[in-house]
Amino acid sequence: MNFDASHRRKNPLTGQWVLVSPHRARRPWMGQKEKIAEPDLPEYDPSCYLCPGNTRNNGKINPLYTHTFSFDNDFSALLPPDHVNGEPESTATEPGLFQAEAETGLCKVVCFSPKHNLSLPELSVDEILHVVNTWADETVSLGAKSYIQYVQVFENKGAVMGCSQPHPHSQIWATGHVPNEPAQETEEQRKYFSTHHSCMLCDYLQAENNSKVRIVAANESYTALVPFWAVWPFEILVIANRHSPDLPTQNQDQRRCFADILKQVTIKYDNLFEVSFPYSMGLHGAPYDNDAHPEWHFHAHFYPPLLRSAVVKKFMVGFEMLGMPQRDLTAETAAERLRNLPDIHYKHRG
Ligand code: H2U
Ligand code: ZN
Repeated sequence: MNFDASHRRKNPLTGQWVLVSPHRARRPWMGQKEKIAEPDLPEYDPSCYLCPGNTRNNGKINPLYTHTFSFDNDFSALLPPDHVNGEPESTATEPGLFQAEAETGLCKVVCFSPKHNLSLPELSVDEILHVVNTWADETVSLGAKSYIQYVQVFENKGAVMGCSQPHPHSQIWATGHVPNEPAQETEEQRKYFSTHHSCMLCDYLQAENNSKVRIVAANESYTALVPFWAVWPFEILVIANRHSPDLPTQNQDQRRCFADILKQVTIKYDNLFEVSFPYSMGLHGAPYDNDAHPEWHFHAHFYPPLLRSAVVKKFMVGFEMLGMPQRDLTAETAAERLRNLPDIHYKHRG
């Protein structure tokens, strides 16, 4: 198979294909960095609704928190069952054409740190470990609720991703049904497990460790790589080295390694264009639907939109909206670029 010519690659986690056109990316990399002026944020912003001691939009006052701060989203997209009255009325006459069902759930906001100006790459591993432990604790308590089947932890970073304000924070949406992406990943991992009698991501990680071409960073318990089937230019998949279904089952040593790999990945991202790198990232683990999930392997996805500089982003339009995703830069080239970036944040270099 000639990877220099146009070809398609399959994402085994979703069953979806991506079109790769490496011949279009052959023009040499000029390495230009269109610098954008980033505002110098203060450590505390009196007008920020996430800073300690400040008043939120609905009048509630934030505690003087010292590590992380987790609260129920004041504008929650999902409501618990006591707020949802019965099933939505169906107007269907033909079965399947007007399907709707009630959806209950809970939404949380998790602030990473009291400091308004420090995002993940600038927090210490210890500080990120507090974030990881908060995610794990919230996942356990939300996942234990009878009306919750999935807990989605995610961070939307940067104005280009629609993040409404800069104080570093993540969100957790817990839902009564398993959402599309993890539902598809459950199905594909289950099929692979029953066909091969082994775990998809255990096998995949082993193959990636043999070739090494797509590995970006690693530690004792986690590996970060640009997946073979990456859609976004600098997409990264973080995989637990040992088979386990979710974040809560990771012990403190493994969680510290997870914090460390998050720091390594986000430092490389910021160093790529020397800008606070925007992305959507999220954790994927087994559903809390009372089924056994031996097929599920804990991982995290980073989907960053930037392509060529701090200002040139990839648009998923045209053929990609109507047909399928497409990329020019190969996963191997993207991984090499990220791997070769310094491990020290550009703001902290002498
Ligand atoms: P972003 O991560 O997209 O910036 O969203 C921040 C969340 O914070 C958003 O879901 C919530 C919004 O509903 N929020 C509050 O819960 N309270 C507030 O006072 C403002 C914003
Ligand atoms: Zn703030």
